[in-house]
Amino acid sequence: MKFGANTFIWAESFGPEQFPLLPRIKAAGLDGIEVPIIDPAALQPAAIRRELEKHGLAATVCSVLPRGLSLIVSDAETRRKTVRHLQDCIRAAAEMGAGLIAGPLYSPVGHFTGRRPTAEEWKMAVESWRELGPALAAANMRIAIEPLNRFETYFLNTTADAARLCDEIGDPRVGILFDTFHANIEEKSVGPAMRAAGRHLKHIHTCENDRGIPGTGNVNWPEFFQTVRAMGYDGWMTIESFGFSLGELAAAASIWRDLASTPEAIAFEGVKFLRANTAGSAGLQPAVSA
Ligand code: LER
Ligand code: MN
Repeated sequence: MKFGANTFIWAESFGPEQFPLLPRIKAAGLDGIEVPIIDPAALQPAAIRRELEKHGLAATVCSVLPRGLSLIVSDAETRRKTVRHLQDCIRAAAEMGAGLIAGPLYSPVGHFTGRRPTAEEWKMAVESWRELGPALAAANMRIAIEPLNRFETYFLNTTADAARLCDEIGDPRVGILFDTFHANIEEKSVGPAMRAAGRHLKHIHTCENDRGIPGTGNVNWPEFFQTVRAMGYDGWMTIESFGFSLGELAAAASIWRDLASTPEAIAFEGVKFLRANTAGSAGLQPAVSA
């Protein structure tokens, strides 16, 4: 298992200004960071890669579509622009040394049409990700598509639907991001929901029910860790929160207050909880602090 923290915890974007965080992240026992890519042209992938290598850290990427882009709108020019944008994200992530991009990569967070998803939208998502297959292969990149709760998207709310989407896309590089925060809202229970991802499970966001420190709230962690073990999941678990980054995504995710005393408490106390509970098969180890 590898443990990471999404740098959204500290800031809206990631660049040289945040580099002083890296030695502290390493010292706290994390294996890497999750870098947000929203505007690939603004990212400095080569500089980030060098800095990560210097500190012995790896990276995953979390990406959300900016307003105005979507893979599931009838306007073909918007879809083409979105495919080009995602190709740029894939190249930037590869240049940064990441092997995985995760996120709700179908439409922007907080975008609604006022009705249920249509068969046409579904088909557009499938076809777009098939079209992106060659770019993924060229960059040796994997994608983890994230179902979000109903207050952040209308298009994909459950793991079972995400698995159906991946089945139809049919590209082994395209799988699912399971986020315990969204699952806690949408699914009956965490275990069966994770199992519904099956072979498509490529990434996990470990978030408390309030997006605070993992282990301090009401996510069913015993069932979560038991399922991780039963499925033999051995990929990344990254901690995601937005409380201290007052950006567009924090607003789209409806974060209006601090969720812990410091950003470090979320990432550094959180990782102790995750490590303690993935190390052995004993009962739940408590969170380090509340
Ligand atoms: C948003 O709520 C979320 O969970 C992130 O992974 C970015 O979309
Ligand atoms: Mn997430």
